[in-house]
Amino acid sequence: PAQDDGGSVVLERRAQKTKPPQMYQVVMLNDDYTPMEFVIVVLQEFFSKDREQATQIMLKIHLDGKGVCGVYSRDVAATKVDQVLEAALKAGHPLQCVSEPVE
Ligand code: TYC
Repeated sequence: PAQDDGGSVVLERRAQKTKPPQMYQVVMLNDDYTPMEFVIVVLQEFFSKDREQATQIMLKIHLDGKGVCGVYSRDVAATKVDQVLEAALKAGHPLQCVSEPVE
């Protein structure tokens, strides 16, 4: 590290050592069959949205074809996808979602 001028050493160590981890967005896809109410409940249950946020996200997906439910570390994002797919399968709905690297 460069000579300590009162802060630069810490900043340089961070720059070379601890890149922030790649984050992943969980993207939910629209379909013609999954009830709107089911999607709202899923967004509340697995993505910690309140009812108003969940409704907004669901409508965005419905209108645009897809939408971001949240951004997480890779493992957490993969778990969210698993939870959604399991709940959809169990309820008999074709709801799909995927996780993808941000950027
Ligand atoms: N398009 C569905 C309907 O009209 C609602 C829906 C919204 C489905 C979002 C999936 O990810 C989804 N019942």
